[in-house]
Amino acid sequence: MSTQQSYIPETVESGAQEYWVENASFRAIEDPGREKFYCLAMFPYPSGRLHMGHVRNYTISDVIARYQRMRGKNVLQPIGWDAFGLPAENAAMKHKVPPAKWTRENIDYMRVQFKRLGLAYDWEREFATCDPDYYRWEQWLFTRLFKKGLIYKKTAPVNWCPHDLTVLANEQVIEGCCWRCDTPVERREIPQYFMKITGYAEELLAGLDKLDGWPEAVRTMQRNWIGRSEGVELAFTVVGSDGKSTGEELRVYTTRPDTLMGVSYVAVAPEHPLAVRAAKNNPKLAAFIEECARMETSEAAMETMEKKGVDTGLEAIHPISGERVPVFSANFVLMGYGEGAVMAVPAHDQRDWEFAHKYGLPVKQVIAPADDEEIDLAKQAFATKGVLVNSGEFTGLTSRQAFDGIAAKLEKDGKGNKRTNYRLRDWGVSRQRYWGAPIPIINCDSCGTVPVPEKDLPVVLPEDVSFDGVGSPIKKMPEFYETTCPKCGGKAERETDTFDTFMESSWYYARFTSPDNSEAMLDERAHYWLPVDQYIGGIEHAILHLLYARFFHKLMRDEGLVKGDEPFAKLLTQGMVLKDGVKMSKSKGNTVDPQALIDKYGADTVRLFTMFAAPPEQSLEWNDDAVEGASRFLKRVWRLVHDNSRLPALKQWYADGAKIEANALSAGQKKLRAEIHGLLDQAGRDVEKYQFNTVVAAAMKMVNALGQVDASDDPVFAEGVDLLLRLLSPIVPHITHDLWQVLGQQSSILDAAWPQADAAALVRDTIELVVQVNGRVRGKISVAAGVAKDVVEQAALADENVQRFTKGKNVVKVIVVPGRLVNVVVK
Ligand code: ANZ
Ligand code: ZN
Repeated sequence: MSTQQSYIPETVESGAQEYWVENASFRAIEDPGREKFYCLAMFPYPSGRLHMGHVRNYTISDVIARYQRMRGKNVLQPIGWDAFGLPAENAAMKHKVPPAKWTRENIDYMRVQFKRLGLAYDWEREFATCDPDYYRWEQWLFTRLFKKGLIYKKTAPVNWCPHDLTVLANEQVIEGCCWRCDTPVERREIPQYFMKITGYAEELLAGLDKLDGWPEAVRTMQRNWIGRSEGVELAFTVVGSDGKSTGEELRVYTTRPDTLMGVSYVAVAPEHPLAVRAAKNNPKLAAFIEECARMETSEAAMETMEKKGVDTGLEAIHPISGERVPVFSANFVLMGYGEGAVMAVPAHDQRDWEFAHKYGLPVKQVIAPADDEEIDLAKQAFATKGVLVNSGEFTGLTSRQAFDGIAAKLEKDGKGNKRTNYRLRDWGVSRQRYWGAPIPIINCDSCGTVPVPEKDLPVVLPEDVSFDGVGSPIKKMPEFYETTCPKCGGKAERETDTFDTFMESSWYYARFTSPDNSEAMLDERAHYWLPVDQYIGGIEHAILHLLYARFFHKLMRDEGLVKGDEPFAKLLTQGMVLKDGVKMSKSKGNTVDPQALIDKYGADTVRLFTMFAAPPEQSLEWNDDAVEGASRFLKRVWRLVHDNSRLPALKQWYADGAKIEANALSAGQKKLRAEIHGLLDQAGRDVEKYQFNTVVAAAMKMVNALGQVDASDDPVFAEGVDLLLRLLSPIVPHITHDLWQVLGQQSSILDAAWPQADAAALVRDTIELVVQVNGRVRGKISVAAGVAKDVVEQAALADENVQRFTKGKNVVKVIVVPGRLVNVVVK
């Protein structure tokens, strides 16, 4: 406790923090008899120092955790470090330190910063994902899923620098060239591991409907990412260059089977086996395939690139009309989606339309608008659904009817069937990088791919390495990769690829429940704490991280490790921190260092500013003056308590049992009390909506009102201070902790209850009414609440000001609007 007359944040804050450490105030203990609240902010990447975005994120979480604790919940708020990843490798090269050393030093620095902010973490649960004790369980789960068939190996493309002979991450490819040596990057196919997230696509999609504690925007993004579509898979028959049917099927996937009779060509992906085969004696096609292989395959690039193709010289027989159409290979057809081949309908698909115009292919209308809309197929495709025309037996059907009709016919003929497709791809988890968790697989010439047995886990990543950025050091360390096969005992080699770092962030929330278990990934404590009740983080994680974590939760559920289907009951996505309207970021050079602010003003001021400046979900505009303002406000709160003329009476009020005799209060006291409780009532509703900015605004108004109290021993003042400190304590925990003790409280404000407005105080004894004469305001009267109408009328007519306007006139009518006004009509 601080006894200073003036507010010195540093002393106050270190005092409170020492108290919390000594009392293990934030140690979370499972207690089935109490309602739990698991509050989690997305754990940070240990980049070096905290930035304002961190401060905002972790303060929001801390305020929620502390608020829920005051509401009586058993709160868990843990913290850890998302420690693997590329930046450590870049820093390692720049500063010539191993990634592990750089990372751990950053963690040590940032841990101090977190503590300085007064975040209510259970530090006993801290871990970093680069700890072998952590990733060992990820490796363990991987080997189990591998045996279950939920993980498979296949070749997939990577970015390859032919000069440095290394794989590059997407962010290391700058305009198609290697970031180090500027050599044009090539695409290479190498074997990689994939997790079958597509097997959970339907559940991941359906589960979104139940996540009503999530922002709708995030759910929509996930739905689109999963991208379920209903369509038909159907087969054309391939005609060889000799003009005869080969009997071979060419399967396509379409969401518009109603347009089937308008197909004028089929297009296959450049990697499609049919194209590859045809290229053997078609040099133009071969060159095209080669060119496409070097191209970027990101979806954004696919959208904007010029649509190109080459005739394969093959033809395909239409499954219903028997007509022959040419087969093209086209760069816009993705090998990884559907069947890697499309039936092209230029009249009703804009992409097919453009391609048809470029290569002089026919455009045949088969859908007419359902209304009288004018269409002009010479200008563009008509992509809306409608009524079938030129479609033989299907003519006249609506697109909807035709979908089913055509699907049924194809099915009957054994040429197709309905199919649900997902845009979601299986998750490739192999990275050819060093700073990650080793993939626990041993490659044996005779036994193939063998998972590392449980007793040999973890496969520890060597940390004392020299890192030059050209290839991963462990790929050059026989002492790491040379091993024996667990199956046959022969010479074998370890996998040297590491996991995508999204693996670690997909289950850390669960490990926080059982962080010290060296025998199991999770234990029964997980059942008590999970799911996370409130998850807080950036919108940039709306898709991948949140989807992978949801997927992992289901994997762990199916392994019997967790119960429940979803990891995060509620999600709050905090807005960005801006300066002069643009995102605060290193690359923009407009950052404000929170450490400097904490040093100057103290943690409470920084916390208060970030909570007051904007509601959590909106962007926060940086403002130096507002930081000053926050600091001034805390000084006022400090003075309110440390007022020599009041403090003894304040303490006495507590000593006397902190009572308010509502009946004994004067009208003025009742009015003030009504105001304070009114503000508290509003703040109580806002805090439930996590609108902390208006909670702070209410506290500021309370301070103003309390500042006007004259009597040094006014119980309404004492009660007001008590409510104010409790209201503010989740936001500014240090100063409130200190003042609480100054008031002579034995227990910590942490254990005080969240303040509730007294409903009785809100009911005012007297009410004020405006009095109008002929519709113009002429006076104001005070009457007891709930009095009869005629009493109000008489009071209005008796008012001095009102009489000035009624004198010598006839009162025709008096209208009383209860609780608001009285209108006197005169003639
Ligand atoms: C014929 C057609 C006619 C199509 C028409 C659309 C409109 P979603 O909704 O995303 O599932 N398609 C199928 N496989 C493809 C691939 N591997 N690469 C590129 N495009 C592919 O998209 C399904 C539609 O995308 C399919 O329906 C197909 O074009 C195309 F008036 O078939 B459609
Ligand atoms: Zn073997």
